[in-house]
Formats: sequence, structure tokens, C-alpha cells
Amino acid sequence: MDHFQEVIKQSTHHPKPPGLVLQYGTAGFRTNAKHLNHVMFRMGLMATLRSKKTQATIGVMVTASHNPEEDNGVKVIDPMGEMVTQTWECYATRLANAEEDTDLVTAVKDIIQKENIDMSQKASVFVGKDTRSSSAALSQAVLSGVTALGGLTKDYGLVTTPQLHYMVCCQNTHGKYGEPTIEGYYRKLCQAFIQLIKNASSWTDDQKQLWVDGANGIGALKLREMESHLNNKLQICVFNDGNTGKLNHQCGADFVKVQQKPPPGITVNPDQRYCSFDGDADRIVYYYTDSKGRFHLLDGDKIATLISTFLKELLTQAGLDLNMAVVQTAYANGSSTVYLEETMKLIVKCTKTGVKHLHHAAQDFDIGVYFEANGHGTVLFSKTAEEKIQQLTEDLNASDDSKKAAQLLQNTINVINQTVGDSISDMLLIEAILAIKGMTVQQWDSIYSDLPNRQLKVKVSDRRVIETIDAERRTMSPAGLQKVIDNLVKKHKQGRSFVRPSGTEDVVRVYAEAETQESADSLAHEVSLAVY
Ligand code: NG1
Ligand code: ZN
Repeated sequence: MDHFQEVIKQSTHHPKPPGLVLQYGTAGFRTNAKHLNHVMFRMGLMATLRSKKTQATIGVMVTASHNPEEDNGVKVIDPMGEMVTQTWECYATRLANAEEDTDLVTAVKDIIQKENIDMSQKASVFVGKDTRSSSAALSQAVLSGVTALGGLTKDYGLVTTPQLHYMVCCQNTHGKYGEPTIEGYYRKLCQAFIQLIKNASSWTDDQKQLWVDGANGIGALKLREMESHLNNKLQICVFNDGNTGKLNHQCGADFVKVQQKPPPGITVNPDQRYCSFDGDADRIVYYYTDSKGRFHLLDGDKIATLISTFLKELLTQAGLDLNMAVVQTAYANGSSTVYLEETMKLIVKCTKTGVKHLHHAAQDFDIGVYFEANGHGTVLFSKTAEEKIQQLTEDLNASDDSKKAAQLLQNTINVINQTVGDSISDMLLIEAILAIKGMTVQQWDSIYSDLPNRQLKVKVSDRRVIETIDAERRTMSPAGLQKVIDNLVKKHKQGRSFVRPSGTEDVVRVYAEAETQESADSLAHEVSLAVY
């Protein structure tokens, strides 16, 4: 039986709900899990084609990240561990929406023809899933899709999204990036962390303690697995570990960031550090309460500031001439941008929302630190940067000081997951920086003060009528909307606001910041009325 007959045969087990139209959005497909079985099968097909085309291993992750438990989704991972390229996103949408079997085969054949794919090539696809109850059956559907087109599969089972990105990259770089196993991942990250903090000013047992909200998801599970690799250098206390609570419900990074409050049910003690992961452990935010009981959030912007400050100091100490930039989106707090540009004198770039855009922009620099305000981000080191740092660690003529800095940079490279934002890896780097600098979470927070801000969601009949320009900071349509927003913004001191259609939910997002919380709240409210 040829491949196409097999596709038709297997596809009958993964029928498409007639008329259902989905789009590969900011982070792949995402909707209620009951509508996704056919999409998963088809993404298995697509990943196999992509693997044949690139002659490399491709990843497929079944997750809906911070969405509610009843949703699910899928993201396709390219050979170096990055998100699949834009052209293939269009193929994904076409495949997902093909109505009957013949249309599906036509869609597959179109891709083969357009991409000039040699179907005799071998294919290999890595598959992973989060802890959602729907994920097991959906990842089986992905595996069936791969097999239908003759591809080989490796099922990693329960993994975080960044772990699967890591495995794909390790596999395709033939172990240069690390070993493509979960154990290999823990070993690499934890050894780098232990090396980083080797000479850190000694932490008391209290300071070694970090409270982690696992969003009742995969992150909690994986932290427990990693624990033994940390040699008690960090004491991780996990709450919202999935034993009783529901995934992403009143917990997790998105809840904490958007609600600007800690997850209910835990007492946030002053002087302790807390962080929250999201449902697939690719985002992280930190927080604490002060002695007056006031909640303080350290989001992706504060994380980017901490990391870029640390790296800039090391580059100076090492005497290395490498360019560095911080990449943000329109959601970055205005204060962070001003601080990074004016005080730190760093290059700051703004891109559209969605990690793939930030990742791409960060690749233009020797060192690119990128973070979305919601805590999704990482650091990219160019090949030149990695080589120069490596050479300096081995340079017999270099001063002790610069060698020490180079060694710290080298360990930073090893602790960070360069393929994508990673809660676990980011957490280890942040913890190491705080330990090395002997810095408390309060001191970190006081680097700059956030402008009060508010994010709202507005339900509209068709969110796609809103078109944006200038990295989503302005609207182009509907006509006149931007003028209305401009006039509203003018009424608020230090006001800034923008709207954009979400790529993961059927809503328009409204963001506003201003001098006071009251002012930010009313600006957000006024703008949402203008959108509605
Ligand atoms: P959308 O729904 O397009 O705003 C959200 C986040 C993105 C990104 C994706 C993927 C905000 C405002 N938006 O996208 O930053 O993380 O989800 O998870 O946080
Ligand atoms: Zn996520």
C-alpha cells in the first residue's frame, strides 16, 4: 500500500469535525481538546514531511501551555529547536482545515511538490506531551500521523515544552548541544548551575530556599525529577504541584502576571522568593510581598534586566568586545525600556508578540537577551560569542579576572536553554545570578520601578478586523481607532496603550500603563470601550 492510501486509511480514525476552521497561531494550534484529534494526526504528517525536507529530526509538542485544562494544542519544532518556519505554518493551517480525505491527500501532495520533497528520505519525529488528561490520546494521534507516512518516532512522554525543544536540538547537533535524554538535560543544567555558584557569597539555608508554583502541571513533576542533581545547592519547595489542584486554575505564571497577585491558598511570607511556572513550563515570573504585605511582581522585563546587567558586567570584566541587545515586545513595561536604554546603554529592540519573533530578532546579535513581559524568554549566544568566550577560558596570557568572567559566561551558556524560553533553566540562571551578586529579591526589584499597568481582554465578533503596525504598537484598522486611542492616552500622565488581536484566544487584548494604577486602569477601560 502506498503512503497516500495509508494516510487515507489512518485518517478515518482521526475525522475532522466538518466546517471546523483553525489557524496555526502565535503558538501553534490551540482550542478545546475535543476538536483537535484530526489536527494532531495531520501535524504528525506534516512533521514527517518537514523531517524529510530538512533531513533532520522534528519535534511535536502536545500542550496548550497556560490555557485551561479542557483546551489543548500543538507546536511543531524545527531542527535547531526553534519554532517551525512561517511557510510551514501556512501548510499546517492548510492541512488542519482540509475537509475530506482526498483534500487532505491533495494538501500533502502540494507540500511535497512545493518543497520538492524526496519521499524516499528517512524521517524522524520526537513527540512530547503535557499533563492534560486529553494529551495522551492526542499524542497518540500525532504518532499515528508520523507512522502513516513511514516516519520513525520517539515518544518522550511527559516533558516540558522546552525539554522537547532541547532534545530536538541535541539530536540534530549530534550531541554537541548535549545528550538528547531527560537525564542529560538535568545533568547539563545542574552542573552548570553548581559551577556558576561555586564562588558565590555563601547563602544561608533560608536564602537557598525558593518557592515554586508548578501551575499544577508538568513543571512540578519535572522539578521533582531534577532535585537529586542539584546536590542541595538550591532548596526548591514546590506548591500547586498537581496533586490536588487543577492545571492553570488560579495558579501559574499567567494568572500571577495578569492578576498581579499571588496564587490564592498560599501565604506569601515577606523576605522569601516565589516564582510561578506556566502549564508547559516555558514561562516564569518571580514575586514577593514586602513587610507591609504589598505584592511585588518581577516579570519577564525584570528578568531580562537582571540577566543583561549580569552579562554586561561579565563582558566588561572579561574585556570581550561582543554586542548585546535586549529584545522585548510592546507589553514590556515602559520603565524597563527606559532603564535598559538610558541607564544600561543597551540596544533594545521591540518585536511583535510571539516568541518566534523575539527569537529571530535576538539572533542578530552576539548576545541576544529576549523576554516577553509574561516571563517567556531566554538568551542566545552567537557562534562567535561562544568561540571567543571558550578561547578566553583557555588563554594562558589572560588575567585571572578576565578568565574568571569568561568561565562564568561559559557556565551561563550551559545553564541557559538557547532553544526557547524555559522555566527551569531560567530559574537556575536567575538563582545563580542572585547568589553570585549576593542580591535579595527586593534589591533586584528595586533596580527600577514598574509603571502601573493593566491588561484587559475584550470579546468582539471578529477580532481579526484589528490590524496592527509598528510591532503591534499602533492599529491601522479599523479606520479611526488609533486616533481615538491617541486621544485617550493624552489624558493620562505617562500614558501608553495599544490593542491587538490575541493569537491564542478569541479576544482582543488591551494594554495600558500610566503614572498611577488608577490612571492605568481607567485608560485600559476607556480603550476597551473604544474597541468594543
Ligand atoms: P496572545 O494570545 O497572542 O496574546 C499569548 C501571550 C504571548 C505568547 C503566547 C504563547 C501575552 C500578552 N500574550 O499570546 O506573549 O506567550 O500567548 O503562549 O502575554
Ligand atoms: Zn507556555
